[in-house]
Amino acid sequence: MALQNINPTKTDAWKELTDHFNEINEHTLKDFFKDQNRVSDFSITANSLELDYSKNRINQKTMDLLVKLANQVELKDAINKYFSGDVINDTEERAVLHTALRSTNEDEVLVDGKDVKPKIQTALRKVRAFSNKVISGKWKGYTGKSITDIVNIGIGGSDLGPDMVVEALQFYKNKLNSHFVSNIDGDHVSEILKNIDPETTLFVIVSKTFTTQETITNAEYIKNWFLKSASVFDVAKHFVAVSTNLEAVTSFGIEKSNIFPMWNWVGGRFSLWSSVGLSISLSLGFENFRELLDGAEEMDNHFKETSFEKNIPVVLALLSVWYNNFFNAETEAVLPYCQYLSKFPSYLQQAIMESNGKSVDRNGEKVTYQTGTIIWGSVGANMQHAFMQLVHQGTKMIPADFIGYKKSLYGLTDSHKKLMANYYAQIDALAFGKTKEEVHLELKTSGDLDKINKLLPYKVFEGNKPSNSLLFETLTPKSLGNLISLYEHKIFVQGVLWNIYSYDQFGVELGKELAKKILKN
Ligand code: G6Q
Repeated sequence: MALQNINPTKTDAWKELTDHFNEINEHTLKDFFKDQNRVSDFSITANSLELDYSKNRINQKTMDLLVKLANQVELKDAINKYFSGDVINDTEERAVLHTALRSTNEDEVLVDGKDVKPKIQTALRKVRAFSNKVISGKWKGYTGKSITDIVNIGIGGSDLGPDMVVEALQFYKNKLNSHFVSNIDGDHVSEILKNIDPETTLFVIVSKTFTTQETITNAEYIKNWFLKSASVFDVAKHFVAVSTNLEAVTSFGIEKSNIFPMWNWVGGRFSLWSSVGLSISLSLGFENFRELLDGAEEMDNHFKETSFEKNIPVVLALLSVWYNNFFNAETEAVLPYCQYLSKFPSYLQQAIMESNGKSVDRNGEKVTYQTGTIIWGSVGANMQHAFMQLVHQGTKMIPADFIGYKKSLYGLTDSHKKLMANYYAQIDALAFGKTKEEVHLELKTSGDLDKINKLLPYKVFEGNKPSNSLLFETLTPKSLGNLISLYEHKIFVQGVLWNIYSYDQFGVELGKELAKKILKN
């Protein structure tokens, strides 16, 4: 069954939220923090994750009304449909089953009356067996040497997820070198080919459709480069593919046994949990890949089973709607205090903006309210020395998610302490700012009395800027699985709240068609 079709702005909750916004807008975070229990009242712990959302411009009534909104758009019904394989990607007539990819429970998930779980298990076994062979050195290249380098050739959903995860979990990496070719830019491809040896490199072509111009052009070019030193009979030892399009893969010259499956019920941007994650499994070992899946499943269970008030993806989605639709915030920042997560903001940009960048509702009508948020961000503390000025003192309200870890991986405590001191300092500075009085005192103490009148207004920080703190114990495959899955569900909830279809991407396809036309002329 399809998702229900409910215009959120016509619900009672929306109307009440509109009135409530005027009340809240008069209060500051400083006022709210007079309540000693605020942090514990607005915190949730799930698995190894602690969410502190106390530094948001909300009170209990706000949360009650937002939860009421979730109920009035029938979020619970939508969640059930999402997990059980209903055709919720209505415009493409498909189920949306990235959650089934990591599920270890016994429940059947039916697509066209058939359980998809056995297919998933078979594919995972194939990924495991293949990864083990390559990592152990048993898989040989055409001159009998073991593989040293893997090149993932894919773009968008067939690149961003695996690339981000391999970068994020490099601490857990084995000796294989991983490379990612995505852009249709010969220079980018050449730079990678410069550093690899055809005798010891494995190419993983990832394309759900196997028609994507960038990927196929790069794959053809790389195959020709390979054939300069090897023969067509050697292709099978060096090229594998992940795709739904068996015919196109075979005619490219890849052996049937070297094809890893993909399915229409998994969207590209949610596919890293499938064979699309082959490069992850090769780079980190299958056990770590499985841990990543387990982490995602942990968050799936939390999302499925927890009441909305204590449900991390639901709360984050509701807060985001609160700022997007009531405060008219234009963007949201994602700020991981972890260098390993440097690719996480751009990964999320695709997941979030491709999913919820829609302006037609489930009635086929143009929406009259704001939908998809603009996501951007970068790692702390670096960004403090770059764009944070605008977040602190600019004219825009930019709600931010701070992501941090209690422990570092190599145990450099001094650096980690300083990193996390910055994490908390930024959150506090945004929330509480610096008053005129404080600035006055500071300038007076430093003996800058004559400059007080001139400098005071520039040194004031208004504060009252919202943020969330998402704190994990440490960065592991499991906690990363938690984090990615959390945002996947946040995306889903927002799509339900906005009454849009989150799982198509017609906006991406138009550009692809036009580029082909232009090339023909
Ligand atoms: C993701 C999008 C898009 C897609 C790429 C690659 O959800 O659909 O980013 O992943 O265009 O498509 P192929 O995997 O078909 O090459």
